[in-house]
This record gives sequence, structure tokens and C-alpha cells, in this order.
Amino acid sequence: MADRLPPGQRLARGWPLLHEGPVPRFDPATWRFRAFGDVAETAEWTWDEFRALPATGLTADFHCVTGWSKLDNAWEGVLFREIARRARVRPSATHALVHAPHGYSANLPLDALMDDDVLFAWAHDGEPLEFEHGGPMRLVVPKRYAWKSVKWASAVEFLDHDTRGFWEIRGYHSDAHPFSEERYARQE
Ligand SMILES: Nc1nc2c(c(=O)[nH]1)N[C@H]1C(S)=C(S)[C@@H](COP(=O)(O)O)O[C@H]1N2
Ligand SMILES: [Mo]
Repeated sequence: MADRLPPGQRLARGWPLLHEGPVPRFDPATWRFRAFGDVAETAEWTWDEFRALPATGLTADFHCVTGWSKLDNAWEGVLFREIARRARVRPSATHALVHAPHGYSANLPLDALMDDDVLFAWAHDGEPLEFEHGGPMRLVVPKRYAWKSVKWASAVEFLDHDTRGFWEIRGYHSDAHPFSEERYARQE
């Protein structure tokens, strides 16, 4: 157990909720997910198209920078790398920003996002992802603090340079590795 809990973290009771702003309304008829920026051509998926993408299941831990961790989450969704492949991301792309409504975003190097445990998840512990937790679909990046796991993901922007997302602009670390406690930008 101790080796699964990063320094300064404690086990959460249940599944805490944490986000800025209101929970976006989901309309399956108008929902779209877009891949744009450093790609051969902007790609767009409707909800039905997105749900029909090849599904992957995995179990992973979740660490919020405020100090709680939730272990053994069973996620199901489509791998980030599958989206990147279908969007025909250009070789010049080095980073990406994942966007959500109301101006939320998180940046990561493309290498981190192409890992085999990074996915856009539509189910958690066998149930459709609750809207409060990012449903119908959220990014999940198990190896980074949970603010990188963008709820209500609406687009991915591929970039040939790095740029900071919502919390990274507000003083949080760009890389956000929990086991080395990369919490704040001043540590960079
Ligand atoms: N769109 C969006 N995604 C977000 C956030 C947010 O404010 N908006 N908060 C992040 C933070 S700080 C955490 S800890 C997790 C919390 O996810 P949960 O509410 O499902 O536990 O979502 C992350 N993703
Ligand atoms: Mo968080």
C-alpha cells in the first residue's frame, strides 16, 4: 500500500468531487469532440462516433494535489494514442492541451499522453461516468496529479511547443508527477 500512495497523500473516503465552474449539460445530439492544431486535418467526432471507437479497460490510481488519492479505479474508454493516430498528428507535435468548457485545460508533453494508460474514459467501475465526475467523457492520466485528468473533455489541441493550461498558469507544476511531488510551478 505504502508504495502506491505518493508522499503527502492520504486515502480518500469515497470519491471526492473537485472542479471549477458548473457541470456542463450533455446533449448526445450536439456533443462534439475535436482534434485540431498540429494535425494533418482537423478531426471531429459525434457522441455515437466517439463511443464506437475501440474500447480499452484499465485499472489505475488517482491522486489529487489537494492531498487525496483514490486507488483502483476501473476505467473504460479510448486510448489517447488512438485519437492521435486517427487525427494524423504531425511529427512536429511535441505537446498537447486538452480543453473543456468554461476555459478549463491542461497541458502535457505528447510522450506522456501517448502512454498506454492514458485514455478518454466514458465508464468508471462498470458504470457510465457520472456527469459530476466528467461524464459523458473525461481524460484520465494516472501518472500525473488529477488536475491533468480533464473532465468533460471537448477537444485536444496538438502543439509544436509547450503552453500552460488552466492550473499551470495559476501556479501549478507543468509536469505534475505525484511521486516526486511536483505540485507547484516554482519547483520547475
Ligand atoms: N474540466 C475540468 N476538469 C477537471 C477539473 C476542473 O475544474 N474542470 N478539476 C481537476 C481536479 S483538480 C481534479 S482533482 C479532478 C477531480 O475529479 P473528480 O471530481 O472526478 O474527483 O478533476 C480534474 N479535472
Ligand atoms: Mo485536484
